[in-house]
Amino acid sequence: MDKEKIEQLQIQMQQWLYEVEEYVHHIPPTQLYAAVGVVLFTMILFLIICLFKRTTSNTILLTGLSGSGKTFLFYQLRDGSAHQGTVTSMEPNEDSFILHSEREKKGKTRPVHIVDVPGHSRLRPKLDEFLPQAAGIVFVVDSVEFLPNSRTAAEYLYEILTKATVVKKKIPVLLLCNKVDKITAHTKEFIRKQLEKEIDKLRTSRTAVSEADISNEFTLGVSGEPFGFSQCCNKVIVAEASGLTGEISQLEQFIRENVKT
Ligand SMILES: Nc1nc2c(ncn2[C@@H]2O[C@H](COP(=O)(O)OP(=O)(O)OP(=O)(O)O)[C@@H](O)[C@H]2O)c(=O)[nH]1
Ligand SMILES: [Mg+2]
Repeated sequence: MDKEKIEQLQIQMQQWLYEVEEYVHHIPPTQLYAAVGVVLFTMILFLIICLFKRTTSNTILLTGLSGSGKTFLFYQLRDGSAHQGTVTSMEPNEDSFILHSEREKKGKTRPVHIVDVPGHSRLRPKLDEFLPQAAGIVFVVDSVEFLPNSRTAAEYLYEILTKATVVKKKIPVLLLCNKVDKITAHTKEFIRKQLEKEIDKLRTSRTAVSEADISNEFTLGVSGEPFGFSQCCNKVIVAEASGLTGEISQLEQFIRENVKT
């Protein structure tokens, strides 16, 4: 009984196959090619979209020395106020959200993934975990207490700018001079020049020491010329902010330029 059913099914299938073949033979070849072309084109387009989606990241990293104001900025971006973050962070602070200033906006706004990496030297290696997915790095500098910390800040910045991921992926970097609400804050131009000078000194001492023991993955700038951020292969720009008063428009602009809606 079962065998009969299977045989019947086989005959039915063969008949269908024959009908399909007949049908295909009746289609003019040009129409057939066009149909195959359309299917192929759609598949390729779909693949490209998938690949493109995977490579456009929405992650922005907040880095910089401890006390520069990263956590304050994080909450300003998310909640529009800096009600938390008065203690030194011991863990990266991360969240995906629509920027507070864009919440009322009509139309599509893409959420951003912001990671605030603590500045404590023991926690800095955490940065490497997030670097591969970064669309941009914000290096926060305390513009008030800048001078006593300029060397340490330059060392950390040097470390970031010479990381293989940053160089190869040309991750844009924003030097964000924070705490400009204080009148004693240094200007962004002053901070940029000081950091360039410090990095220049570091570059000379590091290349002299490290011919054999290369700890940094890439060298910075053009040899024989004083260092300038414009020599970096990735974009390095300078801006100002105050995480306390919520003056963060330049930071938001950097985020929007690098995380497309
Ligand atoms: N005047 C002024 N003070 C600020 C501003 N932003 C932060 N501060 C002060 O700086 C302190 C440190 O800010 P945080 O945001 O906690 O610093 P952080 O960079 O997250 O520090 P770590 O978590 O240790 O890496 C805060 O307690 C504030 O008092 C600012 O824009 N203006
Ligand atoms: Mg913090």
